[in-house]
Amino acid sequence: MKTTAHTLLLAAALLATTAAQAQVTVKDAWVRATVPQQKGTGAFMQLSAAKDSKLVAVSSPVTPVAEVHEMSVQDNVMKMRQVQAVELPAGKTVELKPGGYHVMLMDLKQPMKAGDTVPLTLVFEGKDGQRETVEVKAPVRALNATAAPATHGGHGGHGKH
Ligand SMILES: [Cu+2]
Repeated sequence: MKTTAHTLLLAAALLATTAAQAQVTVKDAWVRATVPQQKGTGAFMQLSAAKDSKLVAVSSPVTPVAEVHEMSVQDNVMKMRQVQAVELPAGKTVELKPGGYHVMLMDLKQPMKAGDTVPLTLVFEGKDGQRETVEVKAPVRALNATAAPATHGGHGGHGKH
């Protein structure tokens, strides 16, 4: 009897989770590994929303400061700035990737090592103001040998504030 009730509760919890995640789907989340002394890095992923919404906040236990950033090249200079939100038009996949939007993890408590997993909590807001929270576990991947220098330099600058 007890087992059955427990199983049903678990099933209900799983269903609730599925329903809650239906609005925005997070795919291929990953975090760039850091080198010693590096205090900041980026997290990347693919987001697709069933209805118009936006990514408004991120948090992670590995850092007290997680922000949504946009990187762009202006006059051959790589610039990063914090953005209030990333728009997610319905049915489109928006990619957070090196050189574009990314989640900035700053003031890291410890180095991000390849193979580790970083929990990320993403907060999305729909047109109606309804907020939805999605939890993902992002694997840490080693620095990409070709893309590393520029991106790493840009990110490293954050830690020196
Ligand atoms: Cu950044």
